[in-house]
Amino acid sequence: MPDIFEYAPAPESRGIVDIKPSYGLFIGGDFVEGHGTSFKTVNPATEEVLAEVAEADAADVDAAVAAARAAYDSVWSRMPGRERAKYLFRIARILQERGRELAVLESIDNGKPIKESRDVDVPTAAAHFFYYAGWADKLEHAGLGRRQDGSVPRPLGVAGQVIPWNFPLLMLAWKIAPALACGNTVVLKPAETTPLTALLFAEICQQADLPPGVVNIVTGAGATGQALVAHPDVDKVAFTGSTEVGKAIARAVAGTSKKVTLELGGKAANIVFDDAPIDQAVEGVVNGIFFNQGHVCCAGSRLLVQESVAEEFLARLKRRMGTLRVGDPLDKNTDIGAINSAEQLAKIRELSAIGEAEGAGRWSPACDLPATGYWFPPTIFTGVSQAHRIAREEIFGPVLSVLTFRTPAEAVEKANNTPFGLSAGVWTEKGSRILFMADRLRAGVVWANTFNKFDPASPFGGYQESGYGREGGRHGLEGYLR
Ligand code: TAP
Repeated sequence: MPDIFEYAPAPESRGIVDIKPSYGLFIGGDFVEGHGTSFKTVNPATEEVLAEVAEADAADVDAAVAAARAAYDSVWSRMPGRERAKYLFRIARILQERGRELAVLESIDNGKPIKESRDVDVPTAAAHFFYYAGWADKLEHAGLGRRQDGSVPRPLGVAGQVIPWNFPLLMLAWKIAPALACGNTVVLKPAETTPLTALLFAEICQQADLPPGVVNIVTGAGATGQALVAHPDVDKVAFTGSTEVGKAIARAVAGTSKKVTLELGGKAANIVFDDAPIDQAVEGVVNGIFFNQGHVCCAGSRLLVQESVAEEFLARLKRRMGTLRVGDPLDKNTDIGAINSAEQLAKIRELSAIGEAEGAGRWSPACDLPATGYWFPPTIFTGVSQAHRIAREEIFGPVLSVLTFRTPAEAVEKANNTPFGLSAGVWTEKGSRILFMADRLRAGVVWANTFNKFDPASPFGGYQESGYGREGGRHGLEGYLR
């Protein structure tokens, strides 16, 4: 008899999703053929081509913006908030009802484990629609003030929204729910590698009888996003993605009247003090960097551990990493799924090789990676100095850089030694130390004795090169109101 029990495979059935061979653009309430070419979306776990998807060109973007403008002028901006709320509640309920379908589709198109798409992405997306549905008829109570004539804050108009591939449905919900609640209409561009749940969401808008043109989905790559944010009839640009593209967008809209929010990259410190409950902190560090294959803007990609406990902490961390299961995203036992694309895998490999070349110690547990698809084992680098590129640049993969510190002041200095400022984690038993650290850490979110926790009522966003503006909570309304 073996001394450890093996997990039997527990695959979720993919029979629940109906992936069409090809998809058009969702404009004015209908699926239409684009004028441009098409591209393939691939299952990153198997490299199987899932569907051909239309690539929107400038004329398609123009048509989508025109549809959004028409819906804004004729229906959505005039509709009382309590009526808009009914549509948002309806969408939220359909997201729940079709949750299993959405979760399976997300895992197939993105590569993330089904337990994450099922238990985090889809429920949190539905929660965002529920939450903002509640605000739609209460905007005058959001604390955003009244205009001089005494009227309540007004919507901006047409929002052009561009999202990344790491949380395709969830980022869509973060963007669309507050925009609609405030009375704006939207044109959204999902990432090229993960368009399928946005296209299923378009069907959900039809199912919810959302007035045509209130939500438009234009699929495509960077050029489509560029055409959207630069469109003269877009009043608001909401972007989540890399700092590099965020800077290009800020330049493109400078000098226009467009309102902009940018949610960009991060290089968060997860700081473990010597009095922290050590096993709990190990779980938090594992969740902080290996959740969603480390494709998380707020991932705890730098572990700062107090020198006096570093050896013991690393030993326990390695033991825990040895139990992580890497493989089939549709298996309910899988902890780490596939890397989203060949390009992202190449980037993770390149930065990891640089880490080794710069002298850091590389370690991964023994794990068999599937022969096809894009895979990277959970990895830690020890002996990392602040000058190393793996301590400075966002790797956006399951790679943790380990640094040590002696005093709280040194932990603050090291944590803040980054051009980013999105999130941080603090692990300690002392409440006073949590407050000391939270006061000094330059990060939009500081988690205490937990990590990667999201709630629609809580604002999220960054400092410095992590962007500006907040999404979520009451603050998330601000970006969509005049
Ligand atoms: P990007 O390469 O920046 O892409 C993001 C989106 O912008 C994609 O839809 C992309 O299209 C599009 N795009 C590319 N070039 C564009 C341009 N010139 N103008 C307009 N749109 C353009 O980022 P990514 O690799 O998908 O996502 C990873 C990054 O997102 C990481 O840096 C991560 O930290 C960040 N992120 C931040 C947050 C928050 S809340 N701060 C959340 C999630 C992710 P294609 O993909 O189709 O080319």
